Amino acid sequence: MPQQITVTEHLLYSQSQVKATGRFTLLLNELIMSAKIISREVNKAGLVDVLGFTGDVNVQGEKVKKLDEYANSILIHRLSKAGVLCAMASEENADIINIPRGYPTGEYILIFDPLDGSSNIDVNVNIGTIFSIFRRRSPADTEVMHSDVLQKGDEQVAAGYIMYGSSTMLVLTTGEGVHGFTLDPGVGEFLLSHPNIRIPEQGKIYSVNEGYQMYWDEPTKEVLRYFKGTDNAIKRPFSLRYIGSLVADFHRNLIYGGVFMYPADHRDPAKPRGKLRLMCEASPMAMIAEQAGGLAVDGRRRILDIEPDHLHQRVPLFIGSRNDVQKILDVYAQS
Ligand code: P6P
Repeated sequence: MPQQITVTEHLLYSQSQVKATGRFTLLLNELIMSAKIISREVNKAGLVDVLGFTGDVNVQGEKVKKLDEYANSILIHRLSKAGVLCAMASEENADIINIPRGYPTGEYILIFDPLDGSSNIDVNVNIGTIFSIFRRRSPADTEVMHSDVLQKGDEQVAAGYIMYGSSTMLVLTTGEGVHGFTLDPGVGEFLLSHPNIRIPEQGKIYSVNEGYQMYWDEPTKEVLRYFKGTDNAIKRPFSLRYIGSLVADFHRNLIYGGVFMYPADHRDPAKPRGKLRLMCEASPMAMIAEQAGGLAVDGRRRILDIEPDHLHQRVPLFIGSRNDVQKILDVYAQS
């Protein structure tokens, strides 16, 4: 009989400072409960009138789909009451979300994208919740500072994502490797299904929206010529796979190997550094990639070394198999 290990059991077995307090386990359990509620709504989205636009626009200027809003409100509501956070930040909210007065607080800070890839909701493509967890740096009995939230990726105590698709899966790192847990709807638990995920050092897949090629700078075009083999007309082993949902594209490359790229482009003057956000997308994914033996850069720097300037800062992202990302670093270094 295969051993069925829940996330909580896995955390307790792999005793480390982060989880030993039990406060972290409580935080994760609230995240997991939120994910189960969101998963239930995502899975029936095609059946009830949850689809379509709310007519509102989020801080990124994007139309908010009802499920985005729903996922955001579930996470804020549940985690506000958990008594383990001193602040939150969401891709959907312009500013830091403080814990309501009178609620118990704790030492952790949660940053999340409640439902990334939401433009794919109507066509049943995998989407996901991405999260990043820091510990506050200021003393417990003081006001939370922006500097508590704007921490570089190397300071994360945990990161992960929940992917809603053919199955609902939690991929989590607390700094001791990357582990995958699949939701068993029968028992309502995430069970350890992918222990110690390692990303192949060398991939055969590159993921990028080639429709923006005319907006890339020369080093980026050089990078793409390498993966396409058109730099010196030899066929390299790469295939192009691009879903347009970060969690889905990243997860495939994590398991099979490969590199995901969202380069800077000059399509939108308001987004000269590309579309993806540092705090709630690039940074958590970079921790997962590096904990699985991969690498994540903005073209010249490790994502995890970048000191954030502001909450919704965007960065170019090249992430995945170490050898492929190293090649990208080499091309940019020579430019
Ligand atoms: P494009 C989804 O909107 C998202 O933020 C990521 O999930 C995804 O990787 C990216 O945008 C896709 O962007 O410009 O290729 O449609």
